[in-house]
Amino acid sequence: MERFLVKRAQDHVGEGQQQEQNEEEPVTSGKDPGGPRKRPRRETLERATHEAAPSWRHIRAEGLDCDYTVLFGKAEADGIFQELEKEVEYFTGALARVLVFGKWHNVPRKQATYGDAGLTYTFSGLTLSPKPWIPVLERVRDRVSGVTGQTFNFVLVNRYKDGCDHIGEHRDDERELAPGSPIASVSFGACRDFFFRHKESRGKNPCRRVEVVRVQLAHGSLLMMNPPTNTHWYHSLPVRKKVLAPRVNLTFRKVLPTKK
Ligand SMILES: O=C(O)CCC(=O)C(=O)O
Repeated sequence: MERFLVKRAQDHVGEGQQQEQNEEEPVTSGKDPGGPRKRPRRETLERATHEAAPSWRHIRAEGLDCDYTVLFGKAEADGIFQELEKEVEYFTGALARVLVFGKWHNVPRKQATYGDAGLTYTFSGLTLSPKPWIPVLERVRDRVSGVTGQTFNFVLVNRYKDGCDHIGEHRDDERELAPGSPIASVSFGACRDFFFRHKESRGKNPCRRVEVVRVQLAHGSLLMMNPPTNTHWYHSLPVRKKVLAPRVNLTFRKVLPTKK
């Protein structure tokens, strides 16, 4: 878990000091129609009598496999956002700082972790336990599980107070993640741009030019990042100075049980 919470400098360009990224970069995003790859679980099918099945946008590129949908309607998403704002307890002090090139910076967003009892993860060289699940996070987690058939035991919460808060390029490829498991990213609040950049297309002199994939993450949306996306692609939420409203993002993950 260490690398998504305490980013290595080369994996997390400009954390604490990122400039606004050029919006004119080429973007690719597949739009082939169809449903989610996982067969819905029984309770999903039962719920389907009350709720319309989400319509998925499949986003594909070389080694990138994502599915996007708006999972929560506006009224429900508004309620969840308000509850997250009231209930989530974010890191403070040393846990809200990051070491980049030997210098400490405030993390340019707020973070918190919640999850199953008994799990541990590494953060700032410390072994920590996530906070126990709270009802609003369980509700979102269970909805995601219902439509994807995937289960999750951990969530990282990132809160961006406005468009100046951001997250630099990184991959969610921590050793603690269960191999082959997807990451489910659910967003509430301000709509933000989200970029994927191929690992061979990074930096000033990339060895290849692969088009950036850009997605807009809307209020109430779910982005499924399926394997092998995080092996080949870095992702980021760039600075957007015109965005004045806050946003809360939840990335649900499946973490391996702690070795005893
Ligand atoms: O806020 C977001 O959409 C991105 C969060 C993220 O990149 C992460 O949790 O690894």
